[in-house]
Amino acid sequence: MTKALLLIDIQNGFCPGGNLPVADGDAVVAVANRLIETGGYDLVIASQDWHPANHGSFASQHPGKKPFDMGELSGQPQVMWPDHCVQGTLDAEFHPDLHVSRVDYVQRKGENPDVDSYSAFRDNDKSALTGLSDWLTSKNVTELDLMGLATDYCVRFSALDAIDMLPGVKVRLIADGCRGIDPNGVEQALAAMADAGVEIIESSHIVS
Ligand code: VGL
Ligand code: ZN
Repeated sequence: MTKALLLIDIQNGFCPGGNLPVADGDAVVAVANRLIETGGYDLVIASQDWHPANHGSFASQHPGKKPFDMGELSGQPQVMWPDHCVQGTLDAEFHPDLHVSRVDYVQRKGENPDVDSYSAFRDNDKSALTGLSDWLTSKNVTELDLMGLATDYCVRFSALDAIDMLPGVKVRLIADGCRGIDPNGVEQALAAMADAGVEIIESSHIVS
């Protein structure tokens, strides 16, 4: 049995003060650190949203669009985001309090300007893989717990892909380790993940 913890996008950009702040986003850092230190995981993975400055998910790349408008990218409806998590900027760095020295593997994503990649496993058009599923398989991971930012986007897409792409692996979402962008989206995300077979738990179930 190999247990892995997947920390989704715990970056400055998604925390208060960042370019795409999630309300109370920095509250997940303490949960992550507690799990890293005392959760009994064999492996810790962190995903990192890592966009070029001209990324197609940015409203700034679409004349006439404002942040949070709807647009299109890679043939799919796409939320037009504020510029965020640009490669090499402070906004893209992990939250400074996150225990990154304990992270075994960092999975960057969102580098192709022509498609978004909410999931840590593959682009939104489901074509290019990031490599994370192969890495987890090569480590014989049998249980994957995930948490982070944002519940209704990258956490949701990552959890659903974990179910699809890692058959036989038990996938759990640590709900108190997540914060979301839109309250309705969070409700829908939790329902979609539960429907797909993700077990929804609290970190108190693992550590005290
Ligand atoms: C995310 C929107 C755009 C996320 C990333 O981490 O949930 N959301 N890029
Ligand atoms: Zn992004």
